[in-house]
Amino acid sequence: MSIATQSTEPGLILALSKGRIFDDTLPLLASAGISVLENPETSRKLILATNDPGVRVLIVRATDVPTYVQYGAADFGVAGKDVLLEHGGEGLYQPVDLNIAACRMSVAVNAGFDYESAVRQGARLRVATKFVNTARQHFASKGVHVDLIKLYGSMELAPLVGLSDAIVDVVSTGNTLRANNLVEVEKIMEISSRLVVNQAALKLKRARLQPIIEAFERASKTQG
Ligand code: PRT
Ligand code: MG
Repeated sequence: MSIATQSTEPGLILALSKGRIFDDTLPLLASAGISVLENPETSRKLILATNDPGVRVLIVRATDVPTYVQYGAADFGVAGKDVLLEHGGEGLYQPVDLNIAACRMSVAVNAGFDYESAVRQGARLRVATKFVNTARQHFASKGVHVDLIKLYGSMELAPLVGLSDAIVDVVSTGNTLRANNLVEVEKIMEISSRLVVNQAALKLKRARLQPIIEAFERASKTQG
């Protein structure tokens, strides 16, 4: 790429979180000819180089990915539907469901708690969750009155110590619920991760972004 081309086509910045999203995005990047040169689990760097000098990867918290992309600090990113629903999606274009990091958003309670009866009897439930918007909407649509308690992690603990009657959390294997004697009583929605693109970047950097979006789209059809 010539210097002249580079100056009119500044590099791309991709925001990813460590762990399952980073791991599941690597094959999608490979399909676009991009490989990340450092491992975020062992490197302390927060900006990682790739084999393409025009593409760099930011390592941020999963819940912060939409924020970096919304404000244009990253041009694109990968975030779970759970995270996007809480963020609201403002300023984000969401072209592709990547079918990665699949899980479900569910309601869970202590094994001894009769959730169905409590709901039928119109009890007011205390629900602990990181996903307050999704939880509020879910219980409102069922006409169930809830007091929501916002937590930032380890939701499984809340019913065990009497902080709440129920939790709303993401579940994949169900092993964490089982290990804590909790039971999944309601599935709210299926969750997977999406590609999110800054709306201005999509216009200004379309020539660089479009082939990557298309490669991700093709590769994601074979995931899952
Ligand atoms: O961990 P951190 O607090 O930094 O943030 P995070 O938990 O939001 O990030 P991360 O990387 O763990 O998850 C990123 C995205 O992966 C989430 O936004 C989801 O869309 C998706 N995902 C898929 C999951 C899971 N599967 C999952 N199992 N996110 C979290 N979990 C947790 C869950 O909260 C529970 O504590 O794993 C535990 C349950 O797992 P099982 O297999 O025991 O059911
Ligand atoms: Mg986590």
